[in-house]
Amino acid sequence: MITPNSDFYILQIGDPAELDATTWRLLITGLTEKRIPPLRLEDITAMESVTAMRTLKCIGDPIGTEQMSNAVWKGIRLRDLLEEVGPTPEVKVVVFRCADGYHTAIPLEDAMREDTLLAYEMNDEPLPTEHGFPVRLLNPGHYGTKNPKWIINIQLAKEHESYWEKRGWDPIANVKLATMIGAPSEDEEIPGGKVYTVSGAAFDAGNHGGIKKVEVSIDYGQTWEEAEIWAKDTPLAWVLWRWNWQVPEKSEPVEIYARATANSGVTQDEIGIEVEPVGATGYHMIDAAIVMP
Ligand SMILES: Nc1nc2c(c(=O)[nH]1)N[C@H]1C(S)=C(S)[C@@H](COP(=O)(O)O)O[C@H]1N2
Ligand SMILES: [Mo]
Repeated sequence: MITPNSDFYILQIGDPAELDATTWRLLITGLTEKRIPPLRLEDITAMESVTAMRTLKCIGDPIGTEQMSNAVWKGIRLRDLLEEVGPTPEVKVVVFRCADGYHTAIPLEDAMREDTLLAYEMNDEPLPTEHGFPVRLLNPGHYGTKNPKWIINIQLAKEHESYWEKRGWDPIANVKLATMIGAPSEDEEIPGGKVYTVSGAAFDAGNHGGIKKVEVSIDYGQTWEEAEIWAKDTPLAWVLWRWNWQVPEKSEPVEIYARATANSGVTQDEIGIEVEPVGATGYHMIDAAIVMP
């Protein structure tokens, strides 16, 4: 269920920023009612903390690839910091500027959600350098682009055009309902005549009320079998599923599909929209082969 820090996917525009906690400061600027001095890491860790499981997924991730990982994070509510400075009535967005030159903004109402966190720990360790040390944003419901790392400045503003939006990507970046098949892998040889466990993960980031069921098809989507969801936590984390398949006794190629249905009633469509610019949907399909000894 939890991705170890050493296996968690890593993605950024350049090299990770290497920040020193003793000299790092977080500045809150822009349209605020009140100014506060630059914050040290100790000021943040002294605030009331929240510990929560969250899955991160990259918007550029084609269906079924591995840029999706899950961890338990500790941090503070962004809202608690913003309430200290008081956004003025004109504020529409909260802008995050990062030590590697990345910048992104989220709507003020998202920033004020109680589950929007500034995280400083990941799986019981200080945030690793690659994942944003000392502080990163965890923005529920949104792809990785809206979860900035190495934050050095939070600015309250009227508008902002973010790094990836300038390059054509969706400014909203809501996570789409998706399922991935972890086993079998592409081109795997599955022994005929035995039980094989098809398994994977499904995720909607809470955007459709969480995952209700996952189904598997081995006949090009004509019939579907419901998988067992064997691990779940919050809708903001993936669910893990498995389905025991009685594999036929014959050698033949097989294509395995998986799809999820969310609690809102939405089921994934067979054909996904393109990854660019809003993130992929559609079934994950694996080409494998049944082999007889
Ligand atoms: N400062 C900074 N934050 C960033 C990025 C970046 O390039 N710079 N990339 C984003 C993207 S596209 C993704 S998918 C996530 C990946 O987070 P991870 O490396 O901790 O998995 O970081 C996001 N935060
Ligand atoms: Mo990403």
